[in-house]
Amino acid sequence: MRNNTTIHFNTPAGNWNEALPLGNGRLGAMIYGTPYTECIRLNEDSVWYGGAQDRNNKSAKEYLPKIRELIFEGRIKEAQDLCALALSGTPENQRHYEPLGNLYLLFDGQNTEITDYYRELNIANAVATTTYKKDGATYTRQYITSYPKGVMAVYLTADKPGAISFHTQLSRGDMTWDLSSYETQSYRHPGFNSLCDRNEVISEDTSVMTAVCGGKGAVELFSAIKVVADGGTIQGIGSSIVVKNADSATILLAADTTFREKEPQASVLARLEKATECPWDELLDEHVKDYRALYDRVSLEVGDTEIERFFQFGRYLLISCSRPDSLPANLQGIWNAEWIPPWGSKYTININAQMNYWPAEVCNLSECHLPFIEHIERMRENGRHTAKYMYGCGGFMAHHNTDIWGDTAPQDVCLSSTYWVLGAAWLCLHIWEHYSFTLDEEFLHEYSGLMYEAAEFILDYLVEDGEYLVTCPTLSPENEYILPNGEKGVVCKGASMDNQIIRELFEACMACANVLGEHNPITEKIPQALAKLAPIQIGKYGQIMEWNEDYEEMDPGHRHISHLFALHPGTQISMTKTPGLAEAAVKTLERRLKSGGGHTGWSRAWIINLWARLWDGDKALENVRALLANSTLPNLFDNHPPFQIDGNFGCTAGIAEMLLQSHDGEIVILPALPSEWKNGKVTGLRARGGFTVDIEWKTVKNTADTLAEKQVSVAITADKESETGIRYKNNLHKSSFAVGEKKLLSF
Ligand code: FUC
Repeated sequence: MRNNTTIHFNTPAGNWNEALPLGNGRLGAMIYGTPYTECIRLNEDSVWYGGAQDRNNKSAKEYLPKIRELIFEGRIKEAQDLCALALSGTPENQRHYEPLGNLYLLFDGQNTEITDYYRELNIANAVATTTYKKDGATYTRQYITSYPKGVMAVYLTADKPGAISFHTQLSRGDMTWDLSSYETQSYRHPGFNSLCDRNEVISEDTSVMTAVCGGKGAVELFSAIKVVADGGTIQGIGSSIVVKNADSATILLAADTTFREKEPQASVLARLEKATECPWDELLDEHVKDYRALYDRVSLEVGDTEIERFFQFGRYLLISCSRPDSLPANLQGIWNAEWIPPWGSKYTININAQMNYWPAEVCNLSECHLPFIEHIERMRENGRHTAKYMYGCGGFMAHHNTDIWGDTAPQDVCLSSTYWVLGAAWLCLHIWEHYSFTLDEEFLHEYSGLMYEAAEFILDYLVEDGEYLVTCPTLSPENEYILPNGEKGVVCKGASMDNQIIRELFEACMACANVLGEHNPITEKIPQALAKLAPIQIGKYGQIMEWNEDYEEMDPGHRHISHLFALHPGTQISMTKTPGLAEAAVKTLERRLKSGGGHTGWSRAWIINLWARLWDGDKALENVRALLANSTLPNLFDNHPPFQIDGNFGCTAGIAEMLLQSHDGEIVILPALPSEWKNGKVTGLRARGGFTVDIEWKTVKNTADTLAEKQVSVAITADKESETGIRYKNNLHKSSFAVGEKKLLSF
């Protein structure tokens, strides 16, 4: 059975890539559904190794002029050596994400045969289920992570009275226990609970676990389970809760850390107490209602269930790992089982963290965007210090990574990524994006200072290069170029992406100041600097130039396509306003793809968005298919490899971008509709300017010798009184709307 709302298996998960993710923003769980020993891998978004650090390199300011001089003289290798010494963080690493631990559910009866095994995640209601038959009874486990109650709940039941018996325990260690039945195991893997400080029952039905997450100033975590049963008995023994012969049982789990709560013990136990007042049915009902209030806003039918499901799975994941008051989605959302995860499971802000939020506005999950924007605020003080201390500049800045503490000093000693200074600038564009979709002036007023401060840093950092102002040092994430003498280089001045981000930010600052009527010393300076930014240039292959010189790329198929920032997510290259640049963007993409580009999940996802912006639906679809075929794991997580969540979000955004665009001052209907999607319907997408858009299309004539002709019906509802152009191909309607007005149009 294949439908567009479930991910299902007929076997328990053999590994992480088959397990099913649940989350309520803060609390994440990966469900394996193993019949005898179920080990649910747990995360809480603020469980990170170590506390806040000041890693800003004390030599930076002293050596900055020398680095600039070397770059201007073309002595790139020397400049790079000096960057590595004088600019790298001291120490080089930001903090990394860690697992919360595991919840074990241990069942006996190893020798009894299990049949009719089935496991699913229903993304339409955010419920995971495992069922199987054993000893003539059907057993069912349902799992949810409730946002309103702030808990995870596992409900265990059977169609035979008194059939529910198990032990359950929290643990935190670098090994997991054997997955066979507990009576057959004479010992548990040593280390299965080696990374916690306390693990014991505090009553017959409640067991607690605490840990300090290592490294100076680390958060302390407190987690607890509380079990409620119908019939049978419950006992707290040692660190386990033992349930015998119940008709059904609910395990409730909560966790907090000192990142948010002074007294995590009190907040966790209070939350569990409150949740146990609710019978399972009510908990479930409340959870489904809460989830569906977000999920149901958008529907998609394109005649391909796999693509529809993948699109909605991206929305499911965003709702599950980024809700108001949670931390932003990191490289793995919130789902991580490793103590030293790939790239620290942090926030890489030279594309990845931003991509996580590409679907937020257009896919009608605007409030899920807020944790990301709040994190920029968390970075502000650090970013001011880094700007001043390392570069002698005002404003605030960040390099290419950040962590839970909003660390802004450089990360790694990696020539192709570390010495890049526009992390904060790119992040701040999300503030403008949220405003552009919602027109929420109060929000803009609250966060506009960040945009201005990011611009202030740039104004101070830019240096004269002939007629232009350029960033220096910088790089084009994360590609290398070949100098005419054959040497390769990374660090440079005035990378194209920098100019594009800066232009976008400066223009957003000016527009923001107009909306709020609050011009300030920064916006006074911007027009002059804007006029001195190099334009987007076309190189010898007809491509958009990646650097300020038309260098050969070291890797023409590189996964980063930084110089097409202006096409997506930026807005400076457009089909209607800059057709010449759009043509060069096509050449750029073709060249990247021909040379092996798109080999990581997120890179493929970016390519989908880029083709969508170039209004080439067939190419966009081809890349959606390539992402599904080559970069998607059995549980539909995106595969970098390994699992990295940005590709999920980027693809969801890309599919929306194929159907609706609004970055160019007008609403464009079906800009990149693939020829295969003959009939279809999408409801609830959002357009900039506070519009909600439903589109339905039908192919009315489609034979081999006539061009397809479509009937397109559009319903547009405006949040506010407004005016906009609505385009379908060459037809452009100008419409004005009253508050809440819905208009129906046909093309
Ligand atoms: C950037 C990318 C990598 C990876 C990492 C988290 O460095 O170039 O492909 O996505 O971030």
